[in-house]
Amino acid sequence: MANEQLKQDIIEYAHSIGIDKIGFTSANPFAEMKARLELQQESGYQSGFEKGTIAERTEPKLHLEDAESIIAIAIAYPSRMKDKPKNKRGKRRGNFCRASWGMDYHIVLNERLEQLSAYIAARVPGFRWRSMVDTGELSDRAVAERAGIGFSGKNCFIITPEFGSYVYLGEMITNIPFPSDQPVDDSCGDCTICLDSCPTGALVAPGRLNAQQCIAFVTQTKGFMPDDYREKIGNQLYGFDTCQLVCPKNKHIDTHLHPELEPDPDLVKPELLPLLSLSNRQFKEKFGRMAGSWRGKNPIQRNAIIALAHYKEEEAVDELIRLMNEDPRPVIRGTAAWAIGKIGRADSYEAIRIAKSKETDPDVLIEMEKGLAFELQ
Ligand code: B12
Ligand code: SF4
Repeated sequence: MANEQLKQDIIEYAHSIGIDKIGFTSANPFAEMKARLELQQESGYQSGFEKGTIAERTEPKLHLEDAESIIAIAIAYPSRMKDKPKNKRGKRRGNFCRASWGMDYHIVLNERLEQLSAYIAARVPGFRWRSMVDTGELSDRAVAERAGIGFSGKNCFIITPEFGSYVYLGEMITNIPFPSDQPVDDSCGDCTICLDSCPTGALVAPGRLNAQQCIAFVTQTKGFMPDDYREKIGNQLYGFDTCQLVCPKNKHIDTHLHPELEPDPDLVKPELLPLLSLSNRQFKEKFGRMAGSWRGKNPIQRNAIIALAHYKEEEAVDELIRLMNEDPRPVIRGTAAWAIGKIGRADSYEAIRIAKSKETDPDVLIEMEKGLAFELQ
């Protein structure tokens, strides 16, 4: 068949540069996804991080005029770390999700796709392509599913037979017609563990997520965190892994194939208190190479304050009082006030009352009231 040899050469080359799975599919529209995306939009279930119109998200030819095929890639990441730091009273730690372990996966996958395109360009005159990793318009999962990388689980993940759902996805639309691969023949069967384990009920139906309710999303917002979620995020600073961790298809899966994706335990489980006083520059220097830093330091610091409240970390109250009084950001002043009240150290409520007498921001004043309400509980 046309280009079968080229396909085999590409597969071999891909494995040699550390692409763990590769699959090929046509550049036909993802017509069956249109209704799904419309339904998600109408229901208000999107995160706002999705890019492009529904046409752009489902029609590869809008991104490469003469598109013929899509090459899907997957790179596996670890699920367990060695030398996990102790989470001790007085030095409580937060948690970044696994998709933020090691070097930012956008960099890692884009580099591999660049190498792959250079390899093909050297062999095929007139080769044209367009690569995407996460931030592109196409659904990386829909591409991966059709290209046989894995099946689509009830937790929404693409689940591979070899690496479970712990894979990053990316793709390259090309103008070369390749023979397509077959979708993976597997499914969740009767299992509903992920749906039953989601603490917010965000998995509203098998394979259907209300992103607004998903803890992974909520950790990335920039405003005040809604009250209902503050206890539920626990010590999570960025992202959330429960619907992967509980999945039986991920049992015993822990892949360590890429040194650059190995976590630095002190960075992905950082001490909470020192996070609160980081400048923008210090934050960038320390966390800038992690996927979880893309929204900047504000959501991470807000979440760190909520995590300190979750642990009732009395040792943090002095710093929280400083933030409540001095920080220019209303979200940080208000969240600190709420946390001071929730921790409930002997001097908490007096400190909130003094700060409240000087505060003028209406949202911060509401949080101060919430903080003071803990005194009566
Ligand atoms: C927006 C977004 C989010 C949002 C919304 C997630 C969601 N489930 O839609 C939020 C912020 C919540 C999020 C969270 C996470 N994300 Co995210 N996210 C994206 C992004 C940018 C777009 C996803 C999108 O368009 N969703 C819309 C839905 C409707 O479509 P879809 O899931 O892409 O496609 C499937 C459905 O359409 C389904 N479908 C179509 N029709 C129908 C009909 C029926 C009846 C059914 C049942 C299903 C169905 O089939 C498609 C293939 O499975 C993609 C990157 C990209 N460009 O694709 C990454 C991506 C999905 N995220 C990823 C990751 C790693 C995560 C987190 C694990 C990070 C973390 N640890 O916190 C969590 C996982 C949460 C979860 N259970 O999905 C990976 C997933 C890798 C994988 N193995 O599946 C991706 C692919 C990024 C990447 N390139 O690696 N994410
Ligand atoms: S936990 Fe069960 S239902 Fe959910 S994705 Fe895994 S196998 Fe499917």
